Amino acid sequence: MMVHDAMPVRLIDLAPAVADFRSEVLVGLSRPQKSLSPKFFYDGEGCRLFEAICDLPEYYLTRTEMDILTRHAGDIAAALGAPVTLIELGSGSSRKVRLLLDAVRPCRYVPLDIAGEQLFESASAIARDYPWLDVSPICVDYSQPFEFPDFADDLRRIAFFPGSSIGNFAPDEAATLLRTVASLLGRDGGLLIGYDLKKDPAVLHRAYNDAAGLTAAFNLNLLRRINRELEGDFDLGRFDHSAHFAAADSRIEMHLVSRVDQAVGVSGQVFEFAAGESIHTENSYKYGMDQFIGLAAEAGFRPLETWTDPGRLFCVQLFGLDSAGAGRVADAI
Ligand code: AVJ
Repeated sequence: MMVHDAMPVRLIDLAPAVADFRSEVLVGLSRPQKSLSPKFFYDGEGCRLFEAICDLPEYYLTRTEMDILTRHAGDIAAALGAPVTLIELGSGSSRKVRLLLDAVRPCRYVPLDIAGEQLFESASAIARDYPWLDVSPICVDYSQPFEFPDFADDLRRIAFFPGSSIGNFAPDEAATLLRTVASLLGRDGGLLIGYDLKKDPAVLHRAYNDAAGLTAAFNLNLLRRINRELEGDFDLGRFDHSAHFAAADSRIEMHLVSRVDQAVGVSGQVFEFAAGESIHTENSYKYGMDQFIGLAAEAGFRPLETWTDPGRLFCVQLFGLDSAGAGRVADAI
């Protein structure tokens, strides 16, 4: 029997407290347009449902990005140079980084994710499967400022931000987040980012309204999580999943729509819903390449390489920090 004796990974735990979840939910449900942040989808069940969504025939994003990474791993490695620290934002199951590790051979891998349990498991599996790699997971809400550990090395830092997770942020928030990423990278850092491209709205609609109902279950699971963690009494049978493409903003919007007039309690507060009223749970922005390059430029990034699929569904781009931009970021902090 093969027994692995790899060192267990040490997780740096900067996870938000349940009190932060509570206060964000209470504020969100008090707005005229009720809203909840999609970062809260990822409890244990939410992580499992999202993994299943990634394998759906309608959800072209994961499959397409993985094809791009597989096909171009060699070019990506050459463009990154060596030796590097790879910092992954929203690493989830760490499926995608596996496609790059053998080619890129980073010295250190730092996966960041808000979902601690899945992060620990996937980081441990990476450490086991790539014994030459230093794996340092950090459980953190990377949309908020946080202190990045001092690894006391002089490795170039590359942020790996796949999956179109950047699409969850409105363009101004996305530019702010990319500025934070730039400050974490230092002068000769790079950003390898995957984002979803504009396309036929019918294709988008199918991707977020799958026939098996997994996206609906993923959306509704947020209410179950609130019930469990925040003493909520949402009746999941009284809400419907809704996802549509809002062309004016070039984004998929997900909502949970109340089927009836109702009052729902959360942590001792009562929230009224009219029939048809919704909670806005997610935005998923779709970009043109020029538009995205403009956004990244606001954070001081300049495009170095672009990889895409033959159908132009998805885009993976490598950005460098221009010194002027890096200076601007450094000055701003
Ligand atoms: C993980 C944010 C990229 O927006 O497509 C999948 C999440 N929501 N199906 C996306 C999601 C509904 C996903 N991201």
